[in-house]
Amino acid sequence: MKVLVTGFEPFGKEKINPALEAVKRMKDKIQGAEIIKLEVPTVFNKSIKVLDKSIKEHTPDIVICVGQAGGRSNLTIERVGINIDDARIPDNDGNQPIDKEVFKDGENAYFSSLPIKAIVNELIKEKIPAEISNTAGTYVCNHLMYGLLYLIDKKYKNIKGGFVHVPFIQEQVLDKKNTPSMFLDEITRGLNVIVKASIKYDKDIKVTGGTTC
Ligand code: PCA
Repeated sequence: MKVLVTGFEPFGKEKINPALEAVKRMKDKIQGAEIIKLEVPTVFNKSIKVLDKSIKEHTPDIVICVGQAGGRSNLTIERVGINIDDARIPDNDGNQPIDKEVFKDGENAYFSSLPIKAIVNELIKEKIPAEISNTAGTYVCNHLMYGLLYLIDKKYKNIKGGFVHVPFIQEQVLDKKNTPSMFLDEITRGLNVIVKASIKYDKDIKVTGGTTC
């Protein structure tokens, strides 16, 4: 069994990306599965190309992409990727698409094929704050999540895939008021738990993870 885990390079005003830092620190083997770690550019289109190349090269069974969601306080397991790019800030190559499809021939949206509820459950059991998220935004993270699920739908049918957002870490919020953060070690431990749960659960469990408005 092989699990590919990706982390984005820093973007915006940040010097580090906690997603990438945590991915780098993950275990190399989990439950006998080989963990392949990949850095992806925070760039529209290019991020999907880099991911596709790595999937082709490594033929993983599971793919988990990880990104920073500054301002969130928990690990958030994304439920859905949508077919839209609407960038509030330029990406690392200066692209700023507005209301553009990720793929013209794709569905409006794709759901994560990871056992998202079981993952949240296992994280909570390990005392790591986590919840389901029903939006990955409309920037490069949603773009890559949608791109991954599009690729799975079109040509990698047997892969299970999805996306996880992580909060800022301590050193990023020293100059920000009232902004939540987690310890890098806790995020890293969380990613290891997420991989373990993704291997363990073939089907998701039926518990609520929804929200009211
Ligand atoms: N977070 C951004 C893109 C890269 C990252 O780590 C996002 O949430 O879209």
